Parts: sequence; C-alpha cells; structure tokens
Amino acid sequence: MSKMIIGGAQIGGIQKDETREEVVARMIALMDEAHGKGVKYLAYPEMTLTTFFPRFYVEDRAEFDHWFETEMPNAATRPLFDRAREYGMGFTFGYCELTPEGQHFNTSVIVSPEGEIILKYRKTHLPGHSEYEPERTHQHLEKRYFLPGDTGFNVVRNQGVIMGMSICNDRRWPESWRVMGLQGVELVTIGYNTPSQNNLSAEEGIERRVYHHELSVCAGAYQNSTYAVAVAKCGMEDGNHMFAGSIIVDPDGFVVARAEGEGDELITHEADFAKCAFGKSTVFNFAAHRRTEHYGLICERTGVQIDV
Ligand code: ING
Repeated sequence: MSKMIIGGAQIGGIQKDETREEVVARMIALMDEAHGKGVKYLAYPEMTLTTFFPRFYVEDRAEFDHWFETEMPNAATRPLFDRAREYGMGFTFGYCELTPEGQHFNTSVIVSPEGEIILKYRKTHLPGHSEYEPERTHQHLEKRYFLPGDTGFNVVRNQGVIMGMSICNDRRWPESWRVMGLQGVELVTIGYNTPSQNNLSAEEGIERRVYHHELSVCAGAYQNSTYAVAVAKCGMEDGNHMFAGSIIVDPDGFVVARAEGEGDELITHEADFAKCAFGKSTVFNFAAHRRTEHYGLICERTGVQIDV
C-alpha cells in the first residue's frame, strides 16, 4: 500500500490522581475522531497512561511500581485494543513496563489492526539523573526509575509500511534514526514528554526547546528519507508544564501537520510512502554513498576524547 492516512493523538496533561480508565477513555475519544477522518495508523505519546512521574523523587523506588504495567494489554487498556480492532486501525503508544523479572522500562509498542502487539521498543537514551539534585528547578529522574532499553531500534512491516519507534530523548540522537534507516524504515513514531524549562538553565525558554525538538525530528526524517510522527503528552501536569508541538514530518523533512493547542488533539496526514523511495535511492542511497570505514569511533567511543 502506498497511501495511508496516519494520525498523531496528542494528549494533554495527565494529573497524578487520574486513573488509567480515565486516560484510556480520552485515548479512545481521539481514536474515534481518527476513525472518522480515515486514519489507519495512530500514534500516541510516551508514557500515555500516566503522569510524567520521573519529576517526583521517592527514596524507595518500589513505591512507584504502581505507575507500571505488568501485562499488556490489561483490563484498563483492553477497550483501546478492542476499539482499534473494530476499526481495523493499527496504533502505537507508550507506557511504563515492569517485567516478570522485575525490570522497569520506558516502553512503546506497535499494535497491528488485528490487535496484536507486533513490535516492542524500550527507550534507549534516558535523559536526566538518578539521584535527587537540589540545584535543579525540577527533577528529571528517568535514570532512577528505568533501565536503559535492551531492545535496540528494530522495525516491523505493518499495514504494508516499514515502521519503527523512538521515545522522546531518542529523537535527539542521530544514531537512533540511522539504525532504523539502515533497515529501510518508512515511518518512525516518537512519543515525548518534554518539560518546557531546562532545569539547569532558566534562560533556555520554551521557544528554543521547541526549535530543538522540531530540528531533531525534521533532520532525522530527512536524513533517512522517512515519515515521522512526533506526538506529545503536554500542557500542565500537577503544576509542571510540558510543551506541545506535535508534528508529522514527510521524507523531505517538511512539517506537513502540526498541533495548534496543548490539549488532547488529533493531527492527520495522508502519507504517500512511495515518497520515501526517491531519497533512499538518490541522496541517501546508503549503499552508494556511506563510507563505514571512517565511522568506527561512533561505536568504539562513548564519550568525547580529546587528543589534540
Ligand atoms: N524528555 C526530554 C526530551 O529529551 C530533554 C528531556 C529535554 C533532554 C530537552 C534534553 C533537552 O525531550 C524526555 N522524557 O526524554
């Protein structure tokens, strides 16, 4: 299939007292709207089911296990899976995963139109810190509550399209995009929860952060000739603001749809995945142009080493 209407379901703030059932009802309302507009694949944000709890510090991490899902689908999310299957709609969403082995991940899944989870991704790049840092205006404790993902960046062919996932901070790292680009990805979805303020730099305003968000997504899409849907959980969560800026980007790196507000909002676009082919066969024909013999440091070296 070459053409398909894709959607981004931006979710406004989820307060810490909001139940999974209340959130799923909001997600289904957006899915109903998407169905009405002919959407066949719908992307929800990172940690769609809960508030962004890594802003809170707790000494005993087990106290936060209630933010995690131990199975998927489960009683709270089954209605979402059922509605999507009724519509013949594929979708992707993020949630916090607690494995039977007791591991905690920031996870997202791709669900086929038949309601099956066909790909799972666990967030690779965890920003922030693991201990309480009083000098910060707010905490960002993803390294405290999650393990770095162990899946890597894989792709799956779903509804005739090669699809992959990143989560939030991953979009800032070109490696995330290129690993999927090397697998022929045609649609990358990225859910995100991004605080509007830098907790170490008061002068870094929301405009600069939104610019860096768009820059990362547009560059990633263009440099790998893929569509991208970047969709926010945003607005106010218990007094903490996260920016919106949900966008759909085409394989030439142009924004083709953009959310206007910072609440629950659907954005859509009729993607023509045949458009991915031109970039992949010309300027980003990796086989013809890449020179991997010069890229060794990218994998051999983690941090900067200055020898001059
Ligand atoms: N949030 C932010 C993100 O990468 C961040 C953290 C913001 C890092 C701005 C660097 C600069 O969008 C999450 N959840 O990763």
